[in-house]
Amino acid sequence: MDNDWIDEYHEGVRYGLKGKVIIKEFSPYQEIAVIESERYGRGLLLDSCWMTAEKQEKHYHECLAQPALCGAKNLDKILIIGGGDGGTAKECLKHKEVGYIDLVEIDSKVIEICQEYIPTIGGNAWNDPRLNIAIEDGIKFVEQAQQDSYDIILVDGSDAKGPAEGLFNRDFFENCQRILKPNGIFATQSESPEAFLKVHIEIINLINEIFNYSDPLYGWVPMYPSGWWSWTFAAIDKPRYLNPIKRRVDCIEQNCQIWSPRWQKGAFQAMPAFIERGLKK
Ligand code: SPD
Repeated sequence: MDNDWIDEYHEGVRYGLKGKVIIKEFSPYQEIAVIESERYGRGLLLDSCWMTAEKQEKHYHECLAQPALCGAKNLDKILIIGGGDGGTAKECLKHKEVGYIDLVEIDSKVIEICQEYIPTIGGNAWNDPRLNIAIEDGIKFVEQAQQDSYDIILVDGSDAKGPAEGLFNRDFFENCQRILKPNGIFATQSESPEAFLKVHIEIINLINEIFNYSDPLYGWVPMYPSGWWSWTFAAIDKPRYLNPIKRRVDCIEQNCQIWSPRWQKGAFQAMPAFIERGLKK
């Protein structure tokens, strides 16, 4: 079968890969599709938006996870909201110090399809006894979790519409702050400063109001709208995400493709001027 173009359409621009659809299903929450692409290997789309691909996932998952994992005081209890492809869990589990991960994904079909059709994204995480999967609404989960429960909270949702819409509002971020340990780190994907400018600025401003310290980090996920992406980190006692702990860096650095302490330093500095001007002072 000849390959065709598979595109995400966003505000008058399309972002496409040449390939073919190998499975498309509807869950109660969304359309889930896996494609085989010429350039990036197998890729996942939710509601026709690019989520990840075999040869792109490191651009996203390392950037979301490693500044938090390398900076937090302890790595005993980690919470991942979303992340049903397993990539964020795999990234966390590179660290031997990690005690336990709660991965809270609303859509069991995403996990089933990723495990069957793109198992390399989650890799060994799927068999790691430290990974506990809960099929639940992440918003309710953080509402009900106890204060000071987690060393790290990583929010790995899709865009701010559909099932992930509630992962970008004040109530959700306040609950994350409440259940984070005082010496922990919170991080969320915070969209593109180009393709999702308004929501990007809203996320940074909100997190800044709720946590004592917060900073966005800028990088690239070439398959996403505009290719220019961001993740926002936050902490309560000090901006621990800025200072990777050497013994952790030594353990994982050779096993990362994008992230390094040097890359991270530049990425935290790389706020474009128009975003700096657009943020609340
Ligand atoms: N526009 C795409 C945003 C997707 C963010 N989450 C991706 C999930 C990868 N684990």
